Amino acid sequence: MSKLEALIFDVDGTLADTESAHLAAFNHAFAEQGLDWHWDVTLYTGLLKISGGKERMLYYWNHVHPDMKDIDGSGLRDTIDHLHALKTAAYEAAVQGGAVQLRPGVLALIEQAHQQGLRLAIATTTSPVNIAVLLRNAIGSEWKDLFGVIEDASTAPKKNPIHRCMCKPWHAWDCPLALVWRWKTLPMACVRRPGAGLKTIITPNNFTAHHDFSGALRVLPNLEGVTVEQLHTLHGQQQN
Ligand code: XBP
Repeated sequence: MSKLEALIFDVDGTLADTESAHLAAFNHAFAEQGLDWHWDVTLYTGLLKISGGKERMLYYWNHVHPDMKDIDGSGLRDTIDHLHALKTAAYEAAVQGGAVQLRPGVLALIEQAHQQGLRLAIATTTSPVNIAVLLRNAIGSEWKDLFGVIEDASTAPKKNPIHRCMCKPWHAWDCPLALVWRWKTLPMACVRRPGAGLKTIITPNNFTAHHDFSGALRVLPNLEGVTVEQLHTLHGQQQN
């Protein structure tokens, strides 16, 4: 039986409930650009099936405003890049201002796992600056010292939701599988959705509660009170 040696953490929805702040930042960017686009929670929950803020805006543009070929003469790609820069700046300011906290139990588990010598990683499709502002605020400027590897929007060749990353064939090389290859071990993943090949702990939130979590090792309300010892025991069990 393989021994638990590493933990992979997803970010949005797992480390913190960030999507309301992301949603507000997208709408701020649309208004700043003078667009009459406004995403509500219902629409955004559906758009979350598209990983990556740029990809999400492109999907919305192509499916809701296909007749719009450009904005202010800027091409589609340039406009999406500009909108995403506005959005990321708004999101960073909001998190810097305390709009987002780590979910219950997350920091305690990370610190305990680090102290007990487990390798820790982050696998996400969000932008690096979003990870940095969240964890700098929550842990301090040395936050990166806790994580051996960070796979994010800047390193993932294709942004697939973490659940699809792990369901995809080995050659996909998306974030979590890249970690498995790099570490030559089979880590456990605390993520938004289960994925084949990794033992996963799911902590749903309002944006993901409707998802199919079959295949997960456990579905928990959050990580409060979850210990490394419990994860060692769970790791020895089969997926549901
Ligand atoms: C991350 C995402 C991101 C955020 C928005 O999910 O889906 O797209 O919603 O961030 P996960 P960006 O952490 O589960 O991979 O605008 O920087 O993409």
